[in-house]
Amino acid sequence: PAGSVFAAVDLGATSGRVMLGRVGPGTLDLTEVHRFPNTPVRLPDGLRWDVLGLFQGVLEGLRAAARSGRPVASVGVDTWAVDYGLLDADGALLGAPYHYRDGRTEGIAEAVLARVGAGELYGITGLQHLPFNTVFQLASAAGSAQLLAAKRLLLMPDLIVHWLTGTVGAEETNASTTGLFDARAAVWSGELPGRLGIDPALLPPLRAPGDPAGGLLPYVGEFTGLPVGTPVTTVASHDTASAVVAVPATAPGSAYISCGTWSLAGLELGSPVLTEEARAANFSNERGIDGTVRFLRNTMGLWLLEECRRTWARDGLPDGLDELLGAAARAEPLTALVDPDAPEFLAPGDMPERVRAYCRRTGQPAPGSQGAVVRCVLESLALAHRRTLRQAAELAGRDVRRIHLVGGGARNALLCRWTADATGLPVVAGPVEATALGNVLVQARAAGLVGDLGSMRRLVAGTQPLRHYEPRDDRAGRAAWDAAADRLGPSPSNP
Ligand code: LRH
Repeated sequence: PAGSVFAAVDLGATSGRVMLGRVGPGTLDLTEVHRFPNTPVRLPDGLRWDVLGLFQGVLEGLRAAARSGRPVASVGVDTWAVDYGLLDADGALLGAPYHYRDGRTEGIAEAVLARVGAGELYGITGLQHLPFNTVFQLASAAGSAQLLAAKRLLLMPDLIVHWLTGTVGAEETNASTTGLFDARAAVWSGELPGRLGIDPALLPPLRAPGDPAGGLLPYVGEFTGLPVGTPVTTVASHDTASAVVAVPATAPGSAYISCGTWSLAGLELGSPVLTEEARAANFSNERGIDGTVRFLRNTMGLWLLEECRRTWARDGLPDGLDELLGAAARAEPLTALVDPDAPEFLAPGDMPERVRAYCRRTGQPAPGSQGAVVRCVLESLALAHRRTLRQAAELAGRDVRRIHLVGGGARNALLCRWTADATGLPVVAGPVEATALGNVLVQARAAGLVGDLGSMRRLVAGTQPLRHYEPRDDRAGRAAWDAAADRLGPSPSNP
């Protein structure tokens, strides 16, 4: 078949995958060659990523890519944001990277904000306040033997690229999620590390999506069967940045929701919004490709449902998604609601019980059946989408007329429909694998096969299956969602 083939390594919070993407004129398709679970491990001192297991999955995926028999033009790596590994002076990894859901950053932000005020920090980084931002993780490790021994900090995708190629760098879309990056100048902040007691030498030189990142090392070639020196191309290594590249928006007035474990809902802008209003509303200005800004809020996404299912599986209750969604569709609408952004939903645990406890505490009927819990979770997520997108539009002075929902959530017909109903806006759902597509497209562009962001998006829109959800337009239905939105109230505000 015509077209060049690129390997996208995409590590998510629940699974990793290696996909082969074929790109040619009017052609864009993806084949999954390997998928593996991402299972965090609890150690005595906290929750860690099994980064060696993940790297093994990457190597096996690349071997599967080699076995496909199609020459791989290049490899790109993206993962979730904020987390990192530390290297010592010999370049060895100092311990398994912490999981952002580890509790060690509790109470740390306050200490950091006592040194650099929240307004000042936001004025530089434009970053949403999340307790696990890299800067707070580093502050929680201050003075530790590990941090004292560290010579380099590599964000997760950069660590994988380092092991594949031997090169060292910090990809800028992901660097923009650390809390140490200057959103306006798009470079590491010159002053924050010093003021926060972080050695600036830890932070590697930046690289931009499209930059070459070296070639596969001999040991990788030997294991995978890919030619030694196969180029690794820097992609938008923050998974959300890659997903937004592949949002099939072809007209103005589009908002996006990258919906997986998290729901990242917002707008693409040409420059950051660093106003006090944006800070108080806890909006992020993350860097995208070509100098774009993802003006979005990170809200709890399908994590709530995933964690419910894990609890039910443990308890021997039904946990099949189709069955649960069927039960949710039959449950009473809009009875109990939770604020997905409430801090108690962040850590792993018994999510159905936390949802019920939230409802009891807020004077609502606690959902009894599994279907009622799932309905509560999904309607609450739809309302959080509404809240976030309305706020984004207001803060950025934009008009939103349609929503593109990409990522795993695009498969969840109830969530898509309820997002359309809650917002009163049409939802275009898909592609599900937006992140891998964005990864592939940036590689293809570096190879000269596609053009600007607009042409990449037209290629996605023209080749990927999309589902359309129109909002219900009966007055009673609209009033019910409006009333529910009032009950949910505003998002928790920033410190
Ligand atoms: C989504 C994501 C999100 C971050 C979170 C840590 O996978 O990268 O954009 O905020 O993980």
